[in-house]
Amino acid sequence: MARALDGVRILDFTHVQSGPTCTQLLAWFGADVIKVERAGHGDITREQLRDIPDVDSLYFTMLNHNKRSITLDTKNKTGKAVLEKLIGYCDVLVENFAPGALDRMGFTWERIQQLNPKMIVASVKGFGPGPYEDCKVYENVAQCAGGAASTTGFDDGPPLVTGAQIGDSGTGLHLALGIVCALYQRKTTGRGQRVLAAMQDGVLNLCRVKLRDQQRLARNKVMKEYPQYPKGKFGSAVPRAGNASGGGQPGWIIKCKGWETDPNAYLYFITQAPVWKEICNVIGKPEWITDHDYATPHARLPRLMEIFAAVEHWTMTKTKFEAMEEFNKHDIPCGPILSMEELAAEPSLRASGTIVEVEHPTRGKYLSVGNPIKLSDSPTEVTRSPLLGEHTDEVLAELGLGADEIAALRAEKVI
Ligand code: CAO
Repeated sequence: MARALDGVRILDFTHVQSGPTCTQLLAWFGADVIKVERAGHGDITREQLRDIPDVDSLYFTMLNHNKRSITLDTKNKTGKAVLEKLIGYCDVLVENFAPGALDRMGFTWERIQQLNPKMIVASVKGFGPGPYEDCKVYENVAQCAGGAASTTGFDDGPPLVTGAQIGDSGTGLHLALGIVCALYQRKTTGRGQRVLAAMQDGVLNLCRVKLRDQQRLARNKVMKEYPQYPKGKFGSAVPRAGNASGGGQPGWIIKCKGWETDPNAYLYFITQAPVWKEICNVIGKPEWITDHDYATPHARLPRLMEIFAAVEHWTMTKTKFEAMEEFNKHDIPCGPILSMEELAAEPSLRASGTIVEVEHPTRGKYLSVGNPIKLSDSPTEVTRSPLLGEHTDEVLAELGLGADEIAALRAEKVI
């Protein structure tokens, strides 16, 4: 079956996580992604966090499915000539080098436009224009600089980073959308353009609700659904809200049966207003349905912790799945805290292709997260990541290089 991005060719100069996330998505939608790596080394993640000696790490394999890999020294004169051909051959160049690296290589935006005016040049950088634009940035730096860390954790503890890679993978997602939009606009303008996704901007975008709360706090000096209300104090900046819900329906993480020994025997529970009556009946507090202190969302705000404690008293007698089943019967929103072990074994995620088993020639079988975005007319088949330089000869031949020329490049250690 045809795929959404069939015919789009990506010159993939990405490494580590943010850029590879973006190009992997484009590959899953059908783009031909040609990953350019340094001869002999490759993407640094090939050898980071290895679990099997001399085998591409899971870090690399899980971010580079469905791509082709070529090796090329793009600082070498002959290598640069090959890169020029590649720029003419592809539609999009994606990179997440440290600021200025592409310019230092001699491939400025102006030069790339001369070589291919239709080329889209897409970049992940740590920061957009401003005081930090020249800085190198990794995931947790972005989480801290984008507002996530200052708003994550508990009031009496330090800022916390989250395991969700919102700085790297989150920014890769933003970049992928920018690229698809630029490809769409090119249909009418005939021109390429630059696409920038800064990690600080991407994280801040995902923390949009906290900037909302900053302005609510500045106006009202208090936020009644935060755990600091009514007993704690608010300062001038949005505080860390523990496990409070980010939306208008208060929620919290509560213990379930087995919590003493199982670190994930917990449930996220939401006191959604339309089902307040059902909540009271399930947890054995029918008197709260009409009691003025509990009957309305407004009346409940200063009593949220007492309410969550009562719900927890009930959930501690059930496993998280039993509790969820009972709450779901009454349309009460809640969700189990699922471990990676549980997710890996979940049959429905396997059936939907969200978790896939992939065969790799040197590693054997491994699990990966498949395409989380499902298109009905563009199915995704996840294929293994390429070995270093696996497609060098194939791609150079497509560029018109003969076997002798390829052998000469190899002898010169350019590929
Ligand atoms: N041939 C020759 N040279 C190559 C090459 C190739 N095929 N591919 C890369 N290089 C060179 C680059 O040109 C650069 O050289 P100069 O420093 O001399 O200009 C050099 O390799 C190293 O690139 P780098 O500075 O990007 O790599 P680093 O490991 O020092 O930094 C990182 C890594 C991630 C901090 C930096 O790339 C960065 O800040 N990127 C932008 C933000 C980002 O994406 N962060 C997320 C990282 S996790 O996803």
